[in-house]
Amino acid sequence: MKQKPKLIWFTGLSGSGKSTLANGTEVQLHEKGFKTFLLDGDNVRAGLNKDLGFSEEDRIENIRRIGEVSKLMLDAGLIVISAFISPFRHDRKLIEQLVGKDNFLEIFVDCPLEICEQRDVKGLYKKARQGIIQNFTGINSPYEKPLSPFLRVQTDQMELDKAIQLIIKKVQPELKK
Ligand code: GGZ
Repeated sequence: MKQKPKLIWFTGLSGSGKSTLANGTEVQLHEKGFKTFLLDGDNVRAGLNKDLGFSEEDRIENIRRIGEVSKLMLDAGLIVISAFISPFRHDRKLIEQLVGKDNFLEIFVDCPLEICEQRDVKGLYKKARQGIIQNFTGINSPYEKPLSPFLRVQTDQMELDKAIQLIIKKVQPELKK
């Protein structure tokens, strides 16, 4: 099947649902015959970016490298799906410029901090509140919301399965040649 290479960029707080939505989106697109690649903390921060932490400087470098890798994958013809907090508007803008505005589909995984903190799947918010983790996004490091994303999904108001269907409906027309 012919496909238009695009970068589907999920951004949002820790615990907002980015990884789940990105995974679900990839599974569905794959089933529909698209050639995809998923970039997330598990495969990037563990390897390529294992020298980077969570200072502002390191996050900027984290996102810059992910942008460059994404661009290579787009050049190879893939649909790239990425799930990183990517807290800074400026860095997301740089990626949009790097891959081209038409190729960048920004999905804002919007969930109030209070809800993410209640979920606290990995206990990281608690540790951040206790001061055990420094520079934690939303607690003592900023998150700059997208002002005009391609799509905004409110994960506190919608089942994740529904959210994935919504994403597929909005994204799929963009991927066909
Ligand atoms: C934010 C942190 C931090 C700090 C560890 N701040 O919920 P998770 O665990 O699985 O996802 C978070 C992940 C964020 O990495 P990213 O590469 O997406 O961040 S960024 O785009 O800002 O570079 C969280 C975990 O790493 N984690 N320490 N201080 N999240």
